[in-house]
Amino acid sequence: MNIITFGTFDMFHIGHLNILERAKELGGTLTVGVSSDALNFSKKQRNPICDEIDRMRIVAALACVDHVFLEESLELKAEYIQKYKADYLVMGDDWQGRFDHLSHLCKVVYLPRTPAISTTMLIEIVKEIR
Ligand code: C2G
Repeated sequence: MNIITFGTFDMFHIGHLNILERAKELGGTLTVGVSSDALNFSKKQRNPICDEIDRMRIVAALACVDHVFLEESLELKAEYIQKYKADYLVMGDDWQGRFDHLSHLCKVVYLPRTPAISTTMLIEIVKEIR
């Protein structure tokens, strides 16, 4: 079985590890689309703290991850699902409902986010202690 998930994974933290491990626990090969720096800039008007090469290397080094690729556009999910022959698309429940239109291609699963941790929160904490 093939599982696909997507994310920025900037300043990699325990919430990121939890969702990747839980995705892998569905059973099968886990492929991760890591959002490109350009995609992030277009969404958030700022570059990630860690660049796309480093973010891909960190995710690829995890025991639960089998394959990593660069996600160049949010609109290409259907193409990526087909290319990697995904049976499951897994996303955190902050994306609840947003990918239901892909459910004719694969099962779409939203897993609960890990509470009380986010990249934005980490950036704010680091800013405060500087
Ligand atoms: N996540 C989580 N718990 C947290 C923080 C993040 O479960 N406390 C999950 C998110 O729900 C997401 C994944 O970790 O499924 C990656 O999160 P982000 O790096 O914030 O990625 P995001 O910007 O949501 O992805 O196509 C989607 C894009 O790649 C953007």
